[in-house]
Amino acid sequence: MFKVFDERQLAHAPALEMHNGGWTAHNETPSRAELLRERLGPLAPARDFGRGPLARVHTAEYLDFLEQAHARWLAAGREGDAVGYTWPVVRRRPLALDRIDAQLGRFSYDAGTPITAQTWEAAYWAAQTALTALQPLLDGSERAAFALCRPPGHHAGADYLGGYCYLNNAAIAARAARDGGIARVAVLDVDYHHGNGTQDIFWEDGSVFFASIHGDPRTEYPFYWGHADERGEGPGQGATLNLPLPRGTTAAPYLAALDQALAAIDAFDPGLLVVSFGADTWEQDPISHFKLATEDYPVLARRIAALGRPTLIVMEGGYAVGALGDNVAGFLAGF
Ligand code: OKP
Ligand code: ZN
Repeated sequence: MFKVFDERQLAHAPALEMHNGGWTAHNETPSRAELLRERLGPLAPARDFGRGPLARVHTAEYLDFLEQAHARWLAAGREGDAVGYTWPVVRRRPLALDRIDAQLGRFSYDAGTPITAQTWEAAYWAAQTALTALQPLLDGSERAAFALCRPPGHHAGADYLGGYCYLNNAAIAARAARDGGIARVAVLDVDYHHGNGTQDIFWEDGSVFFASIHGDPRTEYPFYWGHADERGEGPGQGATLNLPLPRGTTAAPYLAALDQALAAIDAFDPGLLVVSFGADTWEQDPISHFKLATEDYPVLARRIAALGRPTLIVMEGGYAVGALGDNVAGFLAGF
């Protein structure tokens, strides 16, 4: 399997996140990727496809904001990581607000996703990592590829960051595949958390099917997306499938939901499958509540591989660093 990792992703290391009413050490650490790099090597470095493919998913004003936010934060006399504290509920009306705090609210939806001096560089190379891993699938020289991305991407929308995510790596790769001539692309999101950014990006796009299995947003982050009645709109009507599962879900009901998602994807007949893979479905993940065991990951992967589609696996979450190596290696082995 072709595997890609780029060192420039490592410098992003936000100090704190807002968690259940207090500031705690950030869970999305460089060590997550460092240990996977040691475990999964050899890994190819990313090629640079430039800003063009990022701008096919994200708005120009959002990309400019993300690139400049931390410098503007420092210019405002602040220290440390940039984070917002006021959000425009339901967006209000478009206002050209000039203060960094207003822009942080405008372009984000939570306080768990600080912008550091290195965030743009790391997020940029995470997106390039996904694009690089996509290439051998486009030219047919590989059937499966793995993009070791961090920061993750599936919570980031066209013009917002959140959930530790800044650029939507999986969506950028899916859009690049469409632009590269693949008529139908499916994204299967098996991170514990609903991939709200990916869903929003393809909400009205009937050429990209989005299926997600995740903790029920009635009790789980990100709360405001991922409910079973969200099916897409307009040309995208029916091309979104949400399968929320309760806290405590074990392998048997999880695999039943997976079979349902895979049947829907198979019926859509995609020329490429993008898997947003989070290992935070593991039973001892520190911020999640499913009960998958390490030995379940190869089983999951074999069912996905049995679809027989060219498959790009994009790393999303997974925060139990002691077990991350076994869980990710087991998943990849299933392919
Ligand atoms: C990112 B990914 C803990 C509360 C929830 C956001 C979780 C983001 C998960 N601070 N914080 O989907 O693994
Ligand atoms: Zn997650």
